[in-house]
Amino acid sequence: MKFAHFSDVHLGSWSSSPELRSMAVLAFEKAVDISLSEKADFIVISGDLFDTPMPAYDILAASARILKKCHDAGVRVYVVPGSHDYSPSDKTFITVMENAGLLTNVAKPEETETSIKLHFTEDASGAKITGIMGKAGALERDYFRRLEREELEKQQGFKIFVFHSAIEEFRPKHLKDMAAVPLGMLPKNFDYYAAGHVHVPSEEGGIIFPGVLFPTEVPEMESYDSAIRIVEDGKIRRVSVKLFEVETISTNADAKNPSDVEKELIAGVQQLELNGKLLIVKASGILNAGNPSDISFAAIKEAGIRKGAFSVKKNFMGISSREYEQNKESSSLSIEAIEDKVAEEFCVTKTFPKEKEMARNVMYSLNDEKQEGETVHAFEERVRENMKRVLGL
Ligand SMILES: [Mn+2]
Repeated sequence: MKFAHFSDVHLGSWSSSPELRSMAVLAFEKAVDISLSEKADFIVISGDLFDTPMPAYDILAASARILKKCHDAGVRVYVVPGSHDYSPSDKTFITVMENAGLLTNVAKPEETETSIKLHFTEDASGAKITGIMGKAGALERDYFRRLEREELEKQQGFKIFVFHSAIEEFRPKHLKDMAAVPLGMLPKNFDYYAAGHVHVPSEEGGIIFPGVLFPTEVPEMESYDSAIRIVEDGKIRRVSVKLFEVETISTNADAKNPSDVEKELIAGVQQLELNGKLLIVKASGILNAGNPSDISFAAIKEAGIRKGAFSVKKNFMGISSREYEQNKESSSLSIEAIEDKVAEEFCVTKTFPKEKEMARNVMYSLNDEKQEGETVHAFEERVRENMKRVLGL
């Protein structure tokens, strides 16, 4: 038995950066091509195949075309929805693909009043696969809490558990505040734990996080080194799917003016050979005057493109002005952390233990956009339906 495992593909990411948006699709195609040429029996994708539940048309067309390659080669594809492509109303493109026979969603928890029951999907190779989807704000933790483990653990054969959650004990240092599931909550006696959500690769404790297949933000891009896992007879092999090299240039902005920083970065870029590379320009420190936004990124970008870079991105997160310093406290929090803070502040969690989770779900459901081609009516219906589910109406 041989299978491929990867995660966090985020098809449709980089929506405002066309050259990188198509790269995410290319990374997926490369991962699939490698899996097919390795003659894998099946592919496991542990969540976030898509960046949103209903991606744009071109992403849908490309993903169907690529998944059909697997179908035509007789290679089965097993997925769980992740925090990005999960939808409370089940209106996710994962379901469309499953109905078309192009993949199987192995996360179909059976909910009773008190517990969650999972069922195995048996692959033609004999592997038995099951899992739990990810949800926004790590709300899937409730599933782990109520999971009926005994039957899963007793089941014989080669078993794969697929999930999309951070593990509390194995969180990378810079993500230590990320909501996570304690290791002890995973069902035991599985032969392979296919994990996603944490974009940094890790194999700690035998839990395999392959890492992001294509970086979704600039800081991730700085350490771009994506790979898939090929698993054969219990042996795990890493195969690179890196599409291009990344060059980073950085400068210290302390006590400088925005125009000085700009000139320094441009001069630095002119020393580089960037043929086909992605360039990241970085600056950190506290400006003497003006704001980080006074640094003309357009001019730096142009210099990078002239030296052959196919894309230029900036990371000015470490740069600030005196003015900006005062607001730093709130601006350095992630959207998720801010939402969590608000929910914490306004929910009487002791009286209604589920209130906070519900508040997170409400925020998540309302943070939806009308899709290309979707009518206003259909959009409103979708939001209304998601809200009804979240509120249990
Ligand atoms: Mn992800």
